[in-house]
Amino acid sequence: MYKLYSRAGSGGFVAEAALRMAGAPYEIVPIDKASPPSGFEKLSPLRQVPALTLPDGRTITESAAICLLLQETFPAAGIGPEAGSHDRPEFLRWLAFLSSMLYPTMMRYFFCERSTTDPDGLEPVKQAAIVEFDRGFSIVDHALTGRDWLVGGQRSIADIYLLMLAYWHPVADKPRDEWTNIVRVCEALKRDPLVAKLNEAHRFW
Ligand SMILES: N[C@@H](CCC(=O)N[C@@H](CS)C(=O)NCC(=O)O)C(=O)O
Repeated sequence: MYKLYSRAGSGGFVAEAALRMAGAPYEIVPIDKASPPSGFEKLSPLRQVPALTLPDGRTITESAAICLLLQETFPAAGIGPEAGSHDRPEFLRWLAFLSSMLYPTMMRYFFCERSTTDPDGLEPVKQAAIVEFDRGFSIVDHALTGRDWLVGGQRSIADIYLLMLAYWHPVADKPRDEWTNIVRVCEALKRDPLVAKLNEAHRFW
């Protein structure tokens, strides 16, 4: 049994999507942002979600690592292309781009006080975060031109990761107005029963 530390609307969304794609048994442990339970830092030193306790009792953090591990553990589940396959390099590339370029940019916006010691600097940090986030989004949107999915010819966890990030954009209408390829992928995913079911708890739309 896997145990996923998560909360609605968080990066736990993509980890839970991978668990569901895998068909793996799991339980959710809800973590309150303002007051994570004492001892949580032993599992997740930054006190962040998602964190995943594996069936052998070890716990890992980092959304991309969780997705990759589940893909490797359940290679036939459609989470992503198998190691060594033709589409694997693109899969790794996009998962890394989404988790290491776009995700931190969003966190810089929502936790802006961590990026400046200047009490007047919060708004500039937020504005700069949006500019950087938009730069990353434009790159992804361009890459999706003429394609149904980010990687190869089928949906992977990378597309679901992208959907999650799109719903975090603080200017709600911006993805719809500016990144038509991303919106097209998101709309297709929203019709996917697995994604729609997840949204009942996460309430992105
Ligand atoms: N690099 C981590 C980032 C995780 C992260 O920032 N999680 C957010 C929720 S979406 C969080 O728990 N933030 C609480 C905090 O940083 O105090 C990952 O990819 O999983």
